[in-house]
This record gives sequence, C-alpha cells and structure tokens, in this order.
Amino acid sequence: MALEVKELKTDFHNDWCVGCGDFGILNAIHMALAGLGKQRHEIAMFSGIGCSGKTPHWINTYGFHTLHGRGLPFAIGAKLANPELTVVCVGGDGDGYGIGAAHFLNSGRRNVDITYIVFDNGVYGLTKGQASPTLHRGEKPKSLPLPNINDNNNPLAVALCSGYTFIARGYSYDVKHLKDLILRGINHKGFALIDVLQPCPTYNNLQTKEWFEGIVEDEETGARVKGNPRVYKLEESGYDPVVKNPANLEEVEHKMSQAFLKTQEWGDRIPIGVLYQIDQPDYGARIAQRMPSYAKVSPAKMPFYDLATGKTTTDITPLLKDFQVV
Ligand SMILES: Cc1ncc(C[n+]2csc(CCOP(=O)(O)OP(=O)(O)O)c2C)c(N)n1
Ligand code: SF4
Ligand SMILES: [Mg+2]
Repeated sequence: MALEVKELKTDFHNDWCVGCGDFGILNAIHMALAGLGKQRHEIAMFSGIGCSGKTPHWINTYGFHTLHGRGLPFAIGAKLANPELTVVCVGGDGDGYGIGAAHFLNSGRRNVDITYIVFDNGVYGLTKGQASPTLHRGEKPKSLPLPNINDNNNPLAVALCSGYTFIARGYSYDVKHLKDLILRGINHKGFALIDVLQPCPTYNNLQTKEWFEGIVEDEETGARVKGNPRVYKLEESGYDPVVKNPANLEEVEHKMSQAFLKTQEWGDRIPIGVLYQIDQPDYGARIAQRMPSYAKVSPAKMPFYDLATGKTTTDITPLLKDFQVV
C-alpha cells in the first residue's frame, strides 16, 4: 500500500522561520514520496549542513544529517551499497555549490541513480545571511554590510557541462509543480539535479516571493496585486528537454545548446521545469558490468554470518577475482 503524506511527516519541532520557502520544498518532497508507492524503509534521505540540512528530521523515512557539503558522498555510498533504495539528497546552495562543489561537479561523471534537491536562496541562511555562490555581484541583501564583491556561479550550466543526465529548476511556492519535478527526478534512471528557487525572507530581501511572482502594491489601494511574474514554466512554452536518441550527437548538441541558453536566463524571465534529460548507463550498471558478483548481490544484501552458528559466511574470493587483472 502506498504511503500517505501524513505518514511521511514527523512530530519533531520545526525551527525554520515563518514564511521560509523551505516549507514549500518539504511539502513537495512529502507529496512526491507518497506518490512513489514505496514504503518508508525503501527510502533514505541525506543532507549536509544549513537550514536546508535539517529537512530529513521532518521526513519519516531513513534520514542522515551528515557534514557540511558532504551529503552527496554519503548518499552515493548508500545507493551503491543498496541499489534498491530510493535515495534523495538535499542541501543548500552554500552546502552544495560552495564547500561541497567538488562533489557536485564530479557527481556528473558518475551518474549514480539518486536525486539531489538544492535549496537555492542566495545566502547562507543558517549562519545569518552571508553571500552564497548563487548571489550575483553587486547585490546587497539586508544581511550584507556592503554589496557582494564576488560573481555568482551558475549551477545549472555547471551541471550541463559536467555530464548530469537530468537537470531541472523548481520554485518553492509552486508546490505541485515542484512535486511533479521531484517525482520525475526520482523516476529518472541516473543522477537528477533539481535546483529550487527558495526565498529566505529573514536574510534575503531581494529574491523574495514578491520578486519571483511579480507581486506589487497597488499605489492607490495599497492592495497586493499580481504584475508580471518572473518565473515561467518551460513546458508551457513548448520547450522539449528530452534527448530522444542519445546516439544521435546532433540531437544531443541541439538539446544541450538550448538548455545552456535557458541557464543564462535570469532577471525579468526565469525558467522553471526540466532543462535537459538524457538516458545514459548509470553507475550501478557500469559497476555490475565490471563486477559480476555485484550484479548478483549488492553489499547490503550479502549474508555475512550464519544465524545458527554465529560464524562468518563472508567470502570475498569472488570479489577479489573480479578485481584481478589478467
Ligand atoms: C566545515 C564547516 N564549515 C562551516 C560551517 C558553518 N556553516 C554552517 S551552515 C553554513 C552555510 C549554509 O548555507 P546553505 O548551504 O546555503 O544553507 P541554508 O542555511 O541557506 O539552507 C555554514 C558556512 C560548518 N558547519 N562546517
Ligand atoms: S534563515 Fe532563511 S532559509 Fe533559514 S529558516 Fe530562516 S528564512 Fe528559511
Ligand atoms: Mg542557502
């Protein structure tokens, strides 16, 4: 039986600020996991450090709150040990694109079958609003004494150039759209990156809900009215991100080029949705091809002692044979 959203919630105290975009992402994850049709023990959440890093505490599955920037290596290790697990890693823009940048970059080369959701708010929320790698040069959110001296990086463009096979952007206040993106990412056989625009109302007064959605105050009445939203959905503009034939290099080049152009859009128009998707052998399949014993039984499923005698049954001879170079 599929899980219900309420079964995926926990009772632990939530200390995110009122109005934080993180709540929308948490709701979307709850809804997506319920939509998977799996049980709790079949799902594992991993995170780094930050406001975003607390997320696994409020999801009633296996959960691992790891080290700053290190959610990905933990998540990848778990997936390789137990390929049947649904593995989702979450973290902040500082966590993933700053201190964890080497893991972010190199994960594209491996195409491990996990989903990585980045809470992108332009600041280090937990440590009081320092500029994160996605804050643009010259911007001065209220938490900074002076405008940001650094340029921003562009995680979606980095992902595209690093071999990522599913690249998407969501918006935390469009929960249903984000839920669908997360489900698509989890069902993609390979590494799925979902960068989520996530307003931090406490420290970032620039990239706010009002800014993303074009909400303005009517000069006469003072009422909040919708102007021109910046965020728009790619799928509604007829954009097709999916490479139909990965062997067709012309098609791959075309789909990558159009995705790259989308990664450059920012300011008045900000695309959300899937930018790029391609089928490529995932890392589990590559290992199984090289190590036939891994294909038969994954490390998590290996019996390592006899219940009756308590004696070890571990025999690593087949594994060593796989490694033998002849
Ligand atoms: C090794 C290490 N360096 C620095 C810190 C301090 N620190 C904790 S969270 C954080 C930044 C978090 O920012 P981000 O990843 O954007 O997450 P957010 O809080 O915005 O969700 C920093 C620098 C730490 N915990 N560990
Ligand atoms: S500091 Fe920002 S990101 Fe952190 S909980 Fe508060 S509003 Fe959310
Ligand atoms: Mg952040």
